[in-house]
Amino acid sequence: MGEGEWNTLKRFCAFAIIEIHMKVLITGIAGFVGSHLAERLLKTGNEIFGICLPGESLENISKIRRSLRLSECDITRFDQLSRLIKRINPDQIYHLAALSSVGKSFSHPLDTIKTNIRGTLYLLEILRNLNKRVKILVVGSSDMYGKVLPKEIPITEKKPLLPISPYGVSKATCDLLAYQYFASYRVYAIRARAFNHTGPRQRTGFVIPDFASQIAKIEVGQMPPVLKVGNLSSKRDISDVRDVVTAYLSLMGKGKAGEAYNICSREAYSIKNVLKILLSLSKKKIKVKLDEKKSRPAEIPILMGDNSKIRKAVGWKPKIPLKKTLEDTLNFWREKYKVF
Ligand code: A2R
Ligand code: GDD
Repeated sequence: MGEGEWNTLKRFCAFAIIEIHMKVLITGIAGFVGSHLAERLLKTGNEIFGICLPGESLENISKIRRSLRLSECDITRFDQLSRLIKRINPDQIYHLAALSSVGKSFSHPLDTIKTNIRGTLYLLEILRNLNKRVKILVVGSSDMYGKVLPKEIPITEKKPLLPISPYGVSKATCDLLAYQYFASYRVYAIRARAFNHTGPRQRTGFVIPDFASQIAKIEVGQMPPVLKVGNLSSKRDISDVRDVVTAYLSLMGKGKAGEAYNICSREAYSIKNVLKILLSLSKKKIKVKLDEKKSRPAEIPILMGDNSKIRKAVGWKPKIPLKKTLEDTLNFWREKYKVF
């Protein structure tokens, strides 16, 4: 083999090693989406690191915990976070850690704003001062769009951000910070704007686990057959968490720095209809009762996204039908309340 060929082979091998041995960090790894993402990333052969909030439950990742490199860190503590990122020296970061409840953000605006904005700003600031290019996927939310006019549906990435919840304000800010750090300092930040997503392991406090967990409890006689609900008239664009994780992986691979991408199904389901499907999956006769405590100071009546940008950019589209997602979620809760 000539010297030229030998050098080409060496370069190829070095490239292959870098590709195989990437260090991937997930913030919020023990949360709902983080646990699904970690399972998928473990199959890539890369080293998977995760940040958990000190003291938080690790139940979602109990089966894969030993294969992960976990660290406890509060992302709102700059020094802790900075030391950790430098120690891990990641190639890619999926930034999921957040206070994720729209409903709770109305009663805890400061916590929501502080955690979500500080955590994202600190990460971006740390990355800008590293001597290496790290890709970061900043996970935002359709809640940042706020109320939409009929002519703005389906919502494209060009719609002005006009959030009506503290959570939406926090996520709009994170999205803009990601853009600013790209524009100002060339931090490789990709902005994912996820519409509603659900599935097994999502905690109560979100509509589908709230409904499914009550049905599962009613089925085993742990509560009377009366299901408490909030506002049933709103419409949401709902995807399966496993499809959303595929979108995150694709964006990390092929998404462009500084760009924002909607992740959505382009279909809006009324919450009333979602409830109807869930009830149809149970043999129990269940009454439905409005619980005034679940209503919010402000509601976005409809969220339905346009997903043509992500389809074109990375070839992603949702695959799992809503009924299957709802069945799997209900079965998850049935398993939790199973009577032995
Ligand atoms: O709230 P906890 O104790 O379950 O912990 C959550 C964690 N987290 C934090 N981690 C480090 N430092 C903090 N200061 C901090 N505050 C919260 O982030 C939880 O484990 C994780 C978020 O997961 P989930 O609440 O289950 O949200 P999900 O549905 O997985 O959403 C992932 C991302 C979030 O940025 C959402 O805003 C977005 O997708 O929709
Ligand atoms: N949580 C909850 N519980 N919501 C209910 C209930 C109930 O018992 N009954 C009706 N709803 C209505 C809410 O008022 C809202 O209109 C809709 O169901 C969806 O509520 P959530 O599941 O709490 O989701 P969200 O749309 O406010 O926010 C979710 O989606 C965002 C993306 O758009 C969250 O997952 C966010 O983290 C995510 O960013």
